[in-house]
Amino acid sequence: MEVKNIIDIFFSSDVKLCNEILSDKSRISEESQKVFNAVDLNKDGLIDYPEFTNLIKEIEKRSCMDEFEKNYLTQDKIKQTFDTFDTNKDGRIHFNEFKEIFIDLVAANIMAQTDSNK
Ligand SMILES: [Ca+2]
Ligand SMILES: [Ca+2]
Repeated sequence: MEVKNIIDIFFSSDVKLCNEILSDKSRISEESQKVFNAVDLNKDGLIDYPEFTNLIKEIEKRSCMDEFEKNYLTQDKIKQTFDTFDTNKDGRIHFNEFKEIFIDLVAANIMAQTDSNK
């Protein structure tokens, strides 16, 4: 499955689904693994900076992610975000590191959806 298709699912307007995923630890592992595999384009089990940039670019295209866009749009911000999630600073994002990003992204989507419903 392509990255953009997966993001379409997880960054849909389905806040209920997002909340369900966030409230279930095994579901988080399962769903984040699927996304990780799609983002890991060269299938080496790690997400490098170009792959991460690709993911962020796909997220940027989602109109519902206004707040997220504002915070993550620039290259500097993408690099900063990458470094933040690369907790052991080896220049690659491992699955355990990615899982934290995934949780943040789903949570950000819930916030964005909640805001747009006001
Ligand atoms: Ca990779
Ligand atoms: Ca790392």
